[in-house]
Amino acid sequence: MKTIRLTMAQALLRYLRAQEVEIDGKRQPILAGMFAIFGHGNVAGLGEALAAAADDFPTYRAQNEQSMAHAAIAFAKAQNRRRILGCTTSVGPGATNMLTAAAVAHVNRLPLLLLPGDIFANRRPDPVLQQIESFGDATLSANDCFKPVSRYWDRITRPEQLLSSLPQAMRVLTDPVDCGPVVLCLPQDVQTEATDYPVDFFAPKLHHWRRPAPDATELARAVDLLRAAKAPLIIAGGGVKYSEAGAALRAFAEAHDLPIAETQAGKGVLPWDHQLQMGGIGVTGTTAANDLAREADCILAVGTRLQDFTTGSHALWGARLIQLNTAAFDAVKQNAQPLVADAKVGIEALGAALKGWRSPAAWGQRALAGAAAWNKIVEARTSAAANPGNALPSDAQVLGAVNRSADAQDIMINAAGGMPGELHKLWRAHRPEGYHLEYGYSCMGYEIAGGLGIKLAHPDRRVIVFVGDGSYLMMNSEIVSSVMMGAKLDIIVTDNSGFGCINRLQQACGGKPFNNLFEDVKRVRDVKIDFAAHARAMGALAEKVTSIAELEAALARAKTQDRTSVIVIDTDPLNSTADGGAWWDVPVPQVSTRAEVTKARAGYDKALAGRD
Ligand SMILES: Cc1ncc(C[n+]2csc(CCOP(=O)(O)OP(=O)(O)O)c2C)c(N)n1
Ligand SMILES: [Mg+2]
Repeated sequence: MKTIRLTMAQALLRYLRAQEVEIDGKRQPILAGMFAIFGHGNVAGLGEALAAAADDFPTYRAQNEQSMAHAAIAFAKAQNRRRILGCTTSVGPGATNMLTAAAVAHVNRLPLLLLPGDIFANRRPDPVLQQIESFGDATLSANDCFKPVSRYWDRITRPEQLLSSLPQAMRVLTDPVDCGPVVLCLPQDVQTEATDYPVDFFAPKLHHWRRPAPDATELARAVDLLRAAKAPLIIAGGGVKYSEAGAALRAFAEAHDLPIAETQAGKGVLPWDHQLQMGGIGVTGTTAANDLAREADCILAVGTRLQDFTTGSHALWGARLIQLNTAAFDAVKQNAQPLVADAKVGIEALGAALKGWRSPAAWGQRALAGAAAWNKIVEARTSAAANPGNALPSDAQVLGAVNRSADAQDIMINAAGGMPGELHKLWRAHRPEGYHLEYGYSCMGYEIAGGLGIKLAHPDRRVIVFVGDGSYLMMNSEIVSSVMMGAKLDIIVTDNSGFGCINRLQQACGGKPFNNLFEDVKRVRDVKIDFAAHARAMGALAEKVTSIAELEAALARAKTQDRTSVIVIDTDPLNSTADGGAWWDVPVPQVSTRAEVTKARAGYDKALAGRD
């Protein structure tokens, strides 16, 4: 057997670089590059291997391990999971900084390759700097924290272990069901140790995303349910995008006259103005979609995890549910008729079996009328002229201005705060990849970092980042990376001086405004943050605007820039879109000295009782 002598780190990189996928008929490496923040634990081992490869393999220095992993997640999502960026860190804090990002990828079923350094396998210098030292278990390191948020976790304590571990890592990164974070913990001594690896191990390997076909019995049962339906509705989730099943779903819906509602992850599967488009479903959904869900007798959910924002905490619909999902785990949720299959193959199979069948015409009319009424609400809420007399524009008005300035191929990203709800209800998406919402973990801090990842995936597209002041303060420093890398972002900071959506939720639960908006926090002096100056200090272009008209002009200027541009606008913290929506289960205290809480609890009890 022909062998080659390499360090574990060199072998790891060589193997990963040989893994390929076919996109649009073109073979491409799955690993598009590496984000790295060096420290002890990776600089001498993997750092040496990356430096040696630097001529034809990009290593990017980020500013924070969590945000670089967010960028890697967004990159993978923007590529429908087909390509990834790796993330390498030092031991200890560098590693655990990525925990939150691992959870984001785990929730969202997105491929993420984390390569944290680890403490010495030989334990000679124990305890090393940043070693946590478990008193009772000598095998534990800080990296064990990743176990609940990994789909595959390994610690490479001998160089030869790569031979069995790496194929498993690639299995998980390219498996439609298991897809999620892979964490390979790399003890810093082992990274530098050499062994003789078989040359064949590094031969280019073309991966294929499996598309399982439905089981005949499950398919027949689903077909029977749909054929009997008088009021059927489709819910499209993120799985439709990852399976690249959008065109198949659209053809299916058109052939059978089936209205489509979209989850946050599924939004954009149909263009906003398609006649079967009902818009967002659930807690942040439209009246068009939610009314149909309430009236439906059969719901075909495709590629969705059915989280509580989609189901209105299980209270939105009573319809018979068919769950078409590649994961049996999801397909059996909510007592559904499971249809375990790839979304595209499953939809095509349903279409073939239902040939000639159409949903009742009256149901289609009902759907059309609901969508038309909702579109009027969107116009009203997002218009520059909405909220006359208000000192500050609403988030919805900012959204409207940005939406009007966006071209069909632009990509919008957001994750947390009040904006996700507004976007789900009001944003007019033209294409599936144009609407990028991280609403599985809704992780503050994902927005700007994620924008960077999207821009790396689609350098020719305009990337628009919505970020609240709270999220910006939590994580903004990848602005530096975006400027340095020439990965231009258009960032819109909606500054309502605090955690606007949580302040509103607090009051909806009877609470007094407390500890969310800056005006309600314990303090000795007021701080009004100059976000534009802050962004400028990191190398971005930045300006503050004070009206929707000024915002429109600033957006037009930003569009033509070749450098990350930040536009800051103050918005009204209390103004959010009340139309649409569905119940969300947020428990209210059973006893309180505050009358408002008691009243809110009574409302909560009533909602709970009416749920079934
Ligand atoms: C990392 C993280 N911490 C806390 C939360 C809970 N949370 C959700 S939205 C929010 C406030 C967001 O404030 P901002 O970004 O200013 O948006 P706004 O609600 O004001 O629009 C908080 C604290 C979260 N989603 N993520
Ligand atoms: Mg805010």
